[in-house]
Amino acid sequence: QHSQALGNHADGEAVAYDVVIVGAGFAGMYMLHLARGLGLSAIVLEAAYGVGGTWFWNRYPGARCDVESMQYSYSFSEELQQEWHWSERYASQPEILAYANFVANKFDLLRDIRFNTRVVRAAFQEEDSHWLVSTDAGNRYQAKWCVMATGCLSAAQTPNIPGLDSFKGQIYHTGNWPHEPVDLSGQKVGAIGTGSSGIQVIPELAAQAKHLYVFQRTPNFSIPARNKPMDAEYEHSWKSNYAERRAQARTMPAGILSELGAKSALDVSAEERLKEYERRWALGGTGLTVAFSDLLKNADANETAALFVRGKIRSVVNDQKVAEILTPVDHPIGAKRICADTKYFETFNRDNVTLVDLRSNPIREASSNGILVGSELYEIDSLVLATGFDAMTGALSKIDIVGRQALPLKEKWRDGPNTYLGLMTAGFPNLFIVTGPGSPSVLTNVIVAIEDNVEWIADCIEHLVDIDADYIEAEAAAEKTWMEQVRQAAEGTLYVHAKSWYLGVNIPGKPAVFMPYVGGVPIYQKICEGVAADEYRGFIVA
Ligand code: N01
Repeated sequence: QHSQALGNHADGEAVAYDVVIVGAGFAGMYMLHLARGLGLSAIVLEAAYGVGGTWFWNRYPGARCDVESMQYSYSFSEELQQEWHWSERYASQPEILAYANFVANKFDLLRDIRFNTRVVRAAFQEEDSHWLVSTDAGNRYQAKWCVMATGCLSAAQTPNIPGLDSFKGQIYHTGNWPHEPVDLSGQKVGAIGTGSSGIQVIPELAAQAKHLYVFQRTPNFSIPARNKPMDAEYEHSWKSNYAERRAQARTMPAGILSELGAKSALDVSAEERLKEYERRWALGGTGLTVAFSDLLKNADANETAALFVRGKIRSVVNDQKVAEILTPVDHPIGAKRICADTKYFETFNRDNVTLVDLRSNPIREASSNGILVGSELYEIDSLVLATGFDAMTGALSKIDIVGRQALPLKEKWRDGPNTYLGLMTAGFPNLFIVTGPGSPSVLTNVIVAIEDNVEWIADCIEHLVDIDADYIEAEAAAEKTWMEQVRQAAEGTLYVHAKSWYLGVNIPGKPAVFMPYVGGVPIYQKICEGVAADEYRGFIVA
């Protein structure tokens, strides 16, 4: 089948495809590739002017992935993974973006991607079980299948600080960083936010700015990344065993080949524990949180790791008053996404950096020339917001998605997102979500999660074409059972003891529901495959 103009819509023509894909990040690009492989016509609609999704937008200095580069990449093409060379242990944003472009060219994807095209509405048409997708330019696309490849961390969140509009200087959000170089030298700069983005950008800002004020509400745990140039032998060992290692990674909960400690932190002596934490601290990266089997399940076990990292913060930071403000005490380590840094805590030893503690004194307002905290005005020239995202549902709720009986998705999800396997939601037939709420997504190497979801969706569409089905739709009962499974999986862990974006509590008014599935990649994947093998159990296929 090929795209064709249809004249049957009252207010303008819609171009018809088999599949409309929203988003040209890693999910959308792979979906396009597989849809083509099935002989389907497919189009990707993308708001940006280039591919890469989150890696297109998050261009802030210091942006880098905290999953090792040999693993944070597609596994579907042996040729691709042999051909591409990563220059560092952890890839920087520019290199990941270059990789995304390389993939787009290698698989000739660009000709079916419409850039600078923001999808504003997607409506299900009951009469023919098709989706009608509208863009900000007023163009319309019609397709039987619609795939939301909109990403989990793509709707940047700007905090509601009174007076922010009156600030005369530049405001930069890490999640929407300018594409031209930003020169902050000689400036007084403010930074709000100390999550993964803040922890990466702050050392870079400190190196440029005349003075940096870090406005911190909640301190975070962070482990040194110990990034380094790619070791040729290490790269070779991966490339000689890529298929096997990728398969092994998929047997691990996060889909990352890592050294999972098998013992309880409480079953070993204090000396042994310390030795293991020191070893992992020296290795760098986020592996410290899997040093023992129960760090995310047992509060006492967790506290041993938290104490260790708190001790490290005290030993790195010279001023012990500053160290105390930087020390996280309000959540178990790893219950909020653990951060990996390059000289983050060291940054607070610099003369040109001031840590402002918002816990004792919140931000009152922004003025034309600074930020008012309590009665103190911190004068700044520029403000950097590393204030996070409306995660997992934000990009979807920005689009007016309308299902059966004209029900808006926003309405259906008013009390929290409901999906079956994170892939579909009842009342929205033929609408697939890649790494949706209720899938492991953000708790894993997201490229693994993306590949698994996209392959499942492609297989599903292939099956529907084979049997000439009109639609597939999640059953309400199956969805309810799945959401209960998602809830129960989280309840058994310490994740629910942190006020994190996993729970949506960073967004005013967002219902507090733990969104990702904690069960891990192998269990989730087995469930998804079982459902498909069992004639799409829990779905209505008609
Ligand atoms: O966002 P966040 P992020 N006043 O939500 C603060 C991935 N990622 O962009 O904790 C003052 O984690 C907020 O404070 P609090 C990764 O999955 C990965 O950093 O709410 N402060 C918090 O400190 C990550 O988890 C990589 O009290 C305000 C910060 O802003 C996810 O993206 C790199 C505030 C937001 O932290 C999101 O990370 C970057 C206010 N009004 C991102 N509002 C890597 O791979 C918010 N804050 C390394």
